[in-house]
Amino acid sequence: MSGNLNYSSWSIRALLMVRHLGLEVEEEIVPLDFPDTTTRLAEISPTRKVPLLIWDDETVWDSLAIIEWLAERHAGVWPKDQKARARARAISAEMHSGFPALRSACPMDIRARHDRPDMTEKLAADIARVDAIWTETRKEFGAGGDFLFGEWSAADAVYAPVVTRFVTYDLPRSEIAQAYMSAVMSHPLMVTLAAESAEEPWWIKYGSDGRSSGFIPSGNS
Ligand SMILES: N[C@@H](CCC(=O)N[C@@H](CS)C(=O)NCC(=O)O)C(=O)O
Repeated sequence: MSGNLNYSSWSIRALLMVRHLGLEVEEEIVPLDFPDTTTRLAEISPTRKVPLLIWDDETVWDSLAIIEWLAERHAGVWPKDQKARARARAISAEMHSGFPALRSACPMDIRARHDRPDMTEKLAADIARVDAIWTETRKEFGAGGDFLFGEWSAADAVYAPVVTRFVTYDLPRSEIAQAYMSAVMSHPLMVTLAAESAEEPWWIKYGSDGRSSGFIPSGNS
């Protein structure tokens, strides 16, 4: 169960890993920010949030918990090497619990291109930290491929929504970060996701007076 693919960054983290493993799940989207969204979410999710994985009689909420649920059952979620795996979990937990300035100034909007927001000190610090994470991880662990730990792993799924934000808001980045972003955006999982996001019929606006949503009139995209 996910929110809109274009906007729900937490949802796509879990979804990318479910798809990466090729699991047969029925994907359902609850569009966010509509008048009935909270009621619909309350019927299925103890937190009234997505993502949510319902598997037989188990209900697992929270993107990182879903990723760990997958990792307990399938290889290919976290890197094989123990040191790499510890780092992958550390940077993923850091993303999960941090970067408030980046998240609020640059809401995920995969299909759109927006002006770069005012560069406050806190936003610049978040951007620099993300760049440092990508650069250091690529240098230390990335030799086996184009992703943070070489092959695609959960760490890339966790950072994929951040990559799309760097694209959407044209955030400043180093050459190594740019190369990593290009690899992520060209991964087949992301190419598919970007196409699906572009086709979604809903819009969400993030204004100073809160969020609003609606349907894109047919004929527009
Ligand atoms: N820490 C949670 C965050 C989940 C979350 O905040 N999800 C948002 C969508 S991205 C949500 O469901 N919001 C409910 C709403 O907007 O009504 C996770 O990692 O899954």
